[in-house]
Amino acid sequence: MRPRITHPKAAVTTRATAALAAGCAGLLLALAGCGSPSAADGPSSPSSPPSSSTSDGKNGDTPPKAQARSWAGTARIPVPRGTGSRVPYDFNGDGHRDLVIDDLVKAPENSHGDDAGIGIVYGSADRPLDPAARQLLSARANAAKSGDTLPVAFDAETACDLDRDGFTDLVVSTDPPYNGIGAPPVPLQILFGSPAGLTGKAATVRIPQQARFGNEWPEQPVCGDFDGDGRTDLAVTASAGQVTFLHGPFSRTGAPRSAELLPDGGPYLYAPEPKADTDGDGYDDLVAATRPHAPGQAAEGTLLLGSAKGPARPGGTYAFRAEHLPEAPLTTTARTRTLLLDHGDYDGDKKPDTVVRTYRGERQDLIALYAAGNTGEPVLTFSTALFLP
Ligand SMILES: [Ca+2]
Ligand SMILES: [Ca+2]
Ligand SMILES: [Ca+2]
Ligand SMILES: [Ca+2]
Repeated sequence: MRPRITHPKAAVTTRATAALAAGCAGLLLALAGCGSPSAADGPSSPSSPPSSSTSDGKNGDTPPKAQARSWAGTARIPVPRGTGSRVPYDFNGDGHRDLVIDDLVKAPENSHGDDAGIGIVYGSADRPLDPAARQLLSARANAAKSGDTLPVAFDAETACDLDRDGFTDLVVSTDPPYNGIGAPPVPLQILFGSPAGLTGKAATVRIPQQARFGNEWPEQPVCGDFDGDGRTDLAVTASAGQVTFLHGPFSRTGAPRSAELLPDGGPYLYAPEPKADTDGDGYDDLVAATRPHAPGQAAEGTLLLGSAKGPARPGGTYAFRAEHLPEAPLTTTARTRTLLLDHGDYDGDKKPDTVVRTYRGERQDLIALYAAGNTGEPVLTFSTALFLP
């Protein structure tokens, strides 16, 4: 397949605008005044079977099938400028939650498996997310160097406001060079939020020597106010099941206020779901596990309760519950997989919405946002192909 976005900019914009106007049902922007959402119950079945072929989007641009496609190449709008907020995952501080997409479809010419980067789609006052307000983050553009070397990997791990300026910061993991001798370098970096969103270069997380242990990579960063002082902290793994506890706030150079080593943990760390403070005592809690846990899937771990000393009080067994995930209406006859991207309030009604990514291989996907309590019909869908250069 050829790259899709070879059109001159104007043509693309026109096409996208036309699709926008014509394809309310297709775009599923139910909130944008395209008739009642329930009208979608009917037309979605016989007239536009989801299994029809889409691998070439060229056959006539019929509105219902233009959906995910039409976002690719959509003209970008500037990231809305904010002044700071306490909303989670609000990188530009405008009070609307933003979406992090760690896995993006790859361009056909990207055959050597280069990291496609991290996609950010910003929230908006008019709709839960606005795919036109987006940013592509990459190691080349945004990573800090390790010595002279720019990392290749750049993966989103978690996000929280680590320097307390009202703009959520993104914690990423990278692959700095390591010669295998002694403790490896810290692979975690912080990209700080700002009125213009996530911009500029990340800062490497500084972990003081006394808070490190063994020769494993410090990984699995989890945000939370584990010591209950109102400032967001980070917990990361150390070797032999220990936990490095980094007290917030962090400086712009990536240094925590202080750091220490906690003896009990595990090789995988997670925040409890859906509430980080499981017992409501004002201290966020942490889950340590011996095996990786995918969001939305069942898993067991050990609860480490927050306290003035951090996530150090044993809290017994903790179970993540499996969840039935809606599948984004990706039009393909092939087998697809669906991953939970996030639960969070994107439309401002204080209830957690659901965002999933349904994909086939590395070239085809659809992100779908479902409003709380309605996983039948997505409010918004788009393909991450819109991040392709
Ligand atoms: Ca925002
Ligand atoms: Ca911040
Ligand atoms: Ca704290
Ligand atoms: Ca607690």
